Amino acid sequence: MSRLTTSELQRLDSEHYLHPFTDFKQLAQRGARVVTHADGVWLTDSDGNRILDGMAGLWCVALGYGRKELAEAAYRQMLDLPYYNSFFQCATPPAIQLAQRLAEVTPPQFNRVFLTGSGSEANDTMLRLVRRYWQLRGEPERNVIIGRWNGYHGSTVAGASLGGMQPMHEQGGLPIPGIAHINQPYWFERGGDLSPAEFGLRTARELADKIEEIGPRRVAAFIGEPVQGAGGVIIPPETYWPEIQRICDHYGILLVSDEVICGFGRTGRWFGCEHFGTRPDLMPIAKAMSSGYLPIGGLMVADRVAQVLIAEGGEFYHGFTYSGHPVACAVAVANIDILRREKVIERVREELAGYFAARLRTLAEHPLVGEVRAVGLLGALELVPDKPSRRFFRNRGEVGTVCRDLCVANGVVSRAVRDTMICAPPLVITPAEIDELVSRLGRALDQTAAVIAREGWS
Ligand code: PXG
Repeated sequence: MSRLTTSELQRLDSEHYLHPFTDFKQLAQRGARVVTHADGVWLTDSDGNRILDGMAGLWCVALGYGRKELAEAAYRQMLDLPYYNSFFQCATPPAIQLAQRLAEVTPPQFNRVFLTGSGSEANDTMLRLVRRYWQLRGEPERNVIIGRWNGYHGSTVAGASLGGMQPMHEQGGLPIPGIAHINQPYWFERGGDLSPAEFGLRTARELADKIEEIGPRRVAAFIGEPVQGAGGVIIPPETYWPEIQRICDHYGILLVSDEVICGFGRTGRWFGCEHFGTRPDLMPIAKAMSSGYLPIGGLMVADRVAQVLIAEGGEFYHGFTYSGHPVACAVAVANIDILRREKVIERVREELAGYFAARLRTLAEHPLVGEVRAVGLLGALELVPDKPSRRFFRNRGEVGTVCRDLCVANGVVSRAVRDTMICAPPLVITPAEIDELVSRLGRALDQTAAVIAREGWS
């Protein structure tokens, strides 16, 4: 395949391949960027360009590209046992070992996992397991799960329903029944004259209002990402999560911390809930669990939930052919072992997070940048026409798209969420590579400003 030219690959791609989250018509006109190789934090495309991957693939390649130990773990497991399932009282050694490793690295209340093939499947599992839990507790009317507008919990029917992406809802008659949404803690957009601390409290209290509106005996759980990723790296004010935890405790509802992006070190802690000090009952996980080398996800289930499911017995009619896939599990075990052995997460917390935030903040001086946010190795830049007013460009999304394309032209991948530029590089990035990431972003910002001036956008 690698001998095909870029234009041959693009032609075959547009004739045969429907991409996820893609305008098919536009892609056919422009042609896909084809990535052929990668090493460390660097991608190589089919024209030989080297691009710094500021998004760790899709927030997943924690250990960077080209880790031989992960490839070897997969190869060895493929020879020993490429597939067997965990249905009907079976198991495989890698699935058991992974479950044990996960119990060790997650907060103490978690000792059990339900394995899936992705983060979306983890959230589907969560929805079904939460409803079963309340049935077993004798409160079947407790079936409503509250999420947040602009949250992202996957693209399956349940995942997209739990998420609050309105364009996704509109395309598919979603959300499904029994799901409600409250506002997100996005101070830059919605904070007005409130301080971030006041705004954090006020937004969290919308959860209590929603519970009262639905009826406290009908609400099963609240789900949120510690930091909203796909929604634009929305880092909540410090007051937000403690108040959410207090409200969940007060009403006795389950707290679900969707750790698909924040899990396995992204914030500088193993899990985002540890950064914000919450005590979740359930944690969907995926992505950096295997550094994205093979697809895998899972749902961590806290003891107080698991004990009910186990003590009451009865079959949970749920599972996937690839739940606990032995090769994916072997890679996830090797990935977790490397994260621990090389102290990758400690290094993010103690060395890289501060440096990354400081370097990114240098871009706050840029005339286009209204706010810089950073936590761990998650960063965001708000591009605005008029800094003091925190007003967005009239045609939201236009400037972000231009900037994203200019980032790639300058050899760095950064994702645009509307006009918010976000980055989440591999956790193994070096300080010198952070310098490179920020200087390339800076060049793309200058060129974006020139386009805005030329087009007269405001
Ligand atoms: N929860 C969260 C918090 C996520 O970010 C999922 C669940 C679903 O995981 P799967 O493995 O089913 O995709 C996600 C996925 C983006 C982007 O461009 C984000 C995700 C996926 C694809 C693209 O920001 N997040």
